[in-house]
Amino acid sequence: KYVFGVDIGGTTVKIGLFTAEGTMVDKWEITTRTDEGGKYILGDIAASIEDKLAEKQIDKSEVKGIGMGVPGPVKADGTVLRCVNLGWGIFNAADELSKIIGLPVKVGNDANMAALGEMWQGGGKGFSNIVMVTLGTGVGGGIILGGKMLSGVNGAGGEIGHIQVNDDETEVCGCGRKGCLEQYTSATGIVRMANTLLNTTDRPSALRNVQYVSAKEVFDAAKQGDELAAEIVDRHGKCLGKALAQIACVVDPEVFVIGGGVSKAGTIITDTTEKYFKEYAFHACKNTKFTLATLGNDAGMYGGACAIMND
Ligand code: BMX
Ligand code: ZN
Repeated sequence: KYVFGVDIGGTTVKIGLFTAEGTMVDKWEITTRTDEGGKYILGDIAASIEDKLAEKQIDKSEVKGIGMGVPGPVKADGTVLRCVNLGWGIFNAADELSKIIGLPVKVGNDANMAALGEMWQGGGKGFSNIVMVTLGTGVGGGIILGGKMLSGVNGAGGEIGHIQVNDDETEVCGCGRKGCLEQYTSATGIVRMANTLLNTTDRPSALRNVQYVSAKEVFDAAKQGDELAAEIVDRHGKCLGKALAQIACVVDPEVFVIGGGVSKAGTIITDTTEKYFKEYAFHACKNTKFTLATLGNDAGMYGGACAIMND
């Protein structure tokens, strides 16, 4: 038996073919066509999967189904609510793709799926109670308790990036409000904080020699001992650590897995976050583990495959 894991992003769709044992045997990407309300996306995915089955001479009866992550909140039945980057309105994406391709389909939020993937084959392996945070352009989250994903009644379960940490100061978030965790801890949030500090002080910093500051440059400069950059990294860890301390009071997981592009900076992220987490956490859950995600950009595909495999 085989399963497909699909991760739909704003620019590309990543598709992986997995064995039932969880080995990825092939992966490839197609362009996400977001024009005309994103109406071609599911058809493109179906066609690409059909092509792959023909190429590998795999009969459809050997495929258990397709698990798919999408950027936005998703209800447990596969109804997508607001995938702004894809142009989609409200509809059941699982039923729709299933109808086109004639296979069972399971759909979830991209970061929820990444959490499942990391638990299955990555940084959360061996645990069944994990909270994952993806630090990318936005900040996503996934909560898995007793091996089960918490998607919530409205599909908003695990939307960690939209926890309110401050009600002013930031720009308007993608969700329409201000002061979300995403505004401080995403790659964009780090750049915004760094630029604000650079523009409002005349303190020296290596970042002043960079034309367009990126999150990577902030972390690299901090590692080199740049004080201003280190202050941003510290503030990043403080916001994240404090927010995760609130989450620990509610779900008390075994481990926090930190992923997304920003996490490529490495243990500097887990170290600062864990330091502040310990400072703010309730006494009974102060020692929750922190690990870095290990599947990188493949986590969503692994999660999709895992979701349909265990369905
Ligand atoms: C946003 C939010 C989350 C998503 C996260 C991923 C929308 C459309 N998206 O916070 O559902 O998981 O982005 O961010 O509301 P990325 O930059 O890692 O894709
Ligand atoms: Zn928000």
